[in-house]
Amino acid sequence: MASAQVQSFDFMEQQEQQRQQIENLQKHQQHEAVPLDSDNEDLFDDELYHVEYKHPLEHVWTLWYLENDRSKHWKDMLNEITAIDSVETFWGLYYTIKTPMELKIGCDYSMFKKDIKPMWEDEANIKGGRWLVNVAKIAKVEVDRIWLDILLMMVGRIFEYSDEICGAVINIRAKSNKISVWTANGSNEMAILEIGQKLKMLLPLQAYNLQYQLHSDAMCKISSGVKSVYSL
Ligand code: MGP
Repeated sequence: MASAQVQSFDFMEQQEQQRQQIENLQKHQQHEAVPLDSDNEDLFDDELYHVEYKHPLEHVWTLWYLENDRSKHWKDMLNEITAIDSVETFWGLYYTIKTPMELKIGCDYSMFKKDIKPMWEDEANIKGGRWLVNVAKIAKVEVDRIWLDILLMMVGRIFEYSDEICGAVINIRAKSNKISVWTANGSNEMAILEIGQKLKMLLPLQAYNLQYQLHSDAMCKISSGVKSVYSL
């Protein structure tokens, strides 16, 4: 099964170990910017969080959280949460914060390579686009699982063209939740198709339509939808 393949990454092997470390972390102060899981509200302690033995990731990643607030401009709703530089930090954070489906309508999580902001205008994104899937009518737990698997696929560098990946976003929306994987170069057809095909093959998305859209088209969107350059 697709999820089972993704689970076979080294990260999963760290999971049980990490659960124990997380249990040891409980009792401590709250980290303001993080949407904490309600069971772990007093979980965040910077000293303990940076555990001693770490398995570094190939890239450092940053988790972003967009808090829906209609009184603010879009860019001001974005919060940079923390850097993720090791397997331990990844799981420590994952078990600390709310899952995407526990967020309020209108909020987003994004995870991008360090120094890339989750916005079209960033120089790493501006010539690129995104593989987008609308995940309506999927059980909440399944959406959370797909999001986790995408994060693992990115940090585990399972794509031949992993260097093309900038990050991923999940939008929690009333009309339809959306998950997207952003790539750097909207003209790199080989990379785009390899990444899209792996997403479709390894995740339980066979029944879903994946569309690749250019950020340049999204930026000019007025009322109608953004056209897709590739579709799987
Ligand atoms: P959205 O949050 O990506 O999708 O964009 P949503 O809420 O489903 O809306 P829809 O338009 O796709 O149906 C919502 C709005 O946020 C956009 O229309 C932009 O105004 C703003 N926005 C989103 N992104 C990803 C960006 C970005 O990268 N840069 C800027 N400047 N605005 C953005």
